[in-house]
Amino acid sequence: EEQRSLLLSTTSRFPPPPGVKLSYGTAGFRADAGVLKSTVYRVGILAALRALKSESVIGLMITASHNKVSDNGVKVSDPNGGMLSQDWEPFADALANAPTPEDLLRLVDELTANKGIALDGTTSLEILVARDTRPSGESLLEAAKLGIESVIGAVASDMGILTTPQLHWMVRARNNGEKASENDYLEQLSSSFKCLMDLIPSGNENNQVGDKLIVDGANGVGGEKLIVLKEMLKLKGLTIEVRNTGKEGGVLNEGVGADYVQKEKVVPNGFGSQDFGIRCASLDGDADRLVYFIVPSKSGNNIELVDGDKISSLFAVFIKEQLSILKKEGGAKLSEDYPCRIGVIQTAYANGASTDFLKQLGLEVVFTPTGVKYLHEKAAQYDIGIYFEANGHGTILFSEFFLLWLKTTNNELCSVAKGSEQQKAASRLLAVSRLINQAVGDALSGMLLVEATLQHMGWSINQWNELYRDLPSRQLKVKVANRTAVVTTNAETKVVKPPGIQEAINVETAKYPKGRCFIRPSGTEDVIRVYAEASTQDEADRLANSVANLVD
Ligand code: 16G
Ligand code: ZN
Repeated sequence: EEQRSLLLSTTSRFPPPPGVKLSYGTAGFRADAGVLKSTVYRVGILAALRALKSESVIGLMITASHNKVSDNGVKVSDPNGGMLSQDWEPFADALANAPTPEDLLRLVDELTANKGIALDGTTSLEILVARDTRPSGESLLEAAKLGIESVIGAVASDMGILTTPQLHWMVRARNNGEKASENDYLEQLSSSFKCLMDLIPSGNENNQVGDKLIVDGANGVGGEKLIVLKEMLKLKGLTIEVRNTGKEGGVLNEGVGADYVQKEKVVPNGFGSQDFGIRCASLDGDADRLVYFIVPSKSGNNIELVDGDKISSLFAVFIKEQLSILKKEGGAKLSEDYPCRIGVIQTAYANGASTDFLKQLGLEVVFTPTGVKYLHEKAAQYDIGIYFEANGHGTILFSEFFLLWLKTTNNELCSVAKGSEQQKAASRLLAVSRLINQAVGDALSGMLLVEATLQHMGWSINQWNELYRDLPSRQLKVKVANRTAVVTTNAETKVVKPPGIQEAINVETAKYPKGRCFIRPSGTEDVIRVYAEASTQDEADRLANSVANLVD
């Protein structure tokens, strides 16, 4: 009874905005910040119930990632640090759109009965809440706390301003009984990075890597955190310069950031031809995406993009090298004792040249629909699952079993120099598993792994970029009244509805050598997206345009 009146009274303070219907999409709820207070409050309730159900720590993140600064959003991290379990999404939608406090109470009653959640206050569970640097974040975070604390037994812990992957990491660490503060996160990243650097084979002194990295922080939270991390690293032989930290007056994601750089393929603000020859990287607004790029030598705006597929390929090469050391004669008999299944997960957006490259390396490549939750789920089925979207979101997952096996091969976490080649390879893989975020894609940890890998290989960004040459591609979007009219299958590569469209796409695609084209409904906007690839830019453009006309 106390619970019912608490929920009714608090909910009445957060009426849903009239005429707005929101849905928990691939990235949670996202909208103009002005309409989000009630939604965020209600997601607070959802996170509290999820915590009680799972008897674990849950996370709630307030961010709209790469979207414009006036937008905001909210998403939930599950106990393992991954996205909210998909079977809770319909409940999230219903809760967010419940018109009256009584409707909301009814939904909560239904869910608690269904899932067997006792709201008797006998247990106390924590929900970690954090936000990015958006000005609207502070008051939305207050709304989230009120939502959480309107459920008896749930306690909100305000973690302040964090990157999205930092929050997911903390949730995971807490539930694993590990140290889980922000400092622990930074400490784990820097110690495992140093371990990888210490294990670089000698003889790479004359490498081409280049000792400077310039990072575009998207005027968001990532730049700030990177400055702290950089101090902890006390790097020798590597200088990281951070630009677009948000402190120089630039606007979040405006003409900057990983999404802008990847979609527009142009130089972000604050960069120019003076940076030619230097490795450049770009984070997005909440630092869960990372791309690298090379600026043009002279005037002009077009960059050479080194995207998520290239990052995935770089990591695959490095990991494959370590595995083959482990498999060598006299080693730990990797293939006999334990096969180690490795897989690379991509979406239909992956450049066809990257897929060919990975397959030629002898790796298993599988496809899922767009959206981190799908890639992550698939990657978790391997001993080593490497997943990246072309847009730069991704990570590498290691199975518990494989990590245990590695530890028996080398129980010293970072035994430099002394060990055998096999032990060093095992140490490197263990360090990678600690450096790269096991919860979700993380631009900061991914960047440190790229840096360590380039140093290990002795490769410049150009050498890395030349692993394969991207096929020219074009992305378009077509505004439609109802995007759900388009239904796809086979990891979004085939249209099943409306009838006839796929046949028409096939006819267009067949006109171009190396042509490949697909359409899919966006999960975040009211548009149909078109992607086309062909052997020349002009042909990719023509293919995309002709297919866009079919959709219109
Ligand atoms: C979201 C997804 C991202 C995906 C993008 C596609 C997460 C955390 N983020 O940003 O993975 O690439 O949506 O957007 O899952 P679209 O459906 O509008 O093309
Ligand atoms: Zn993001």
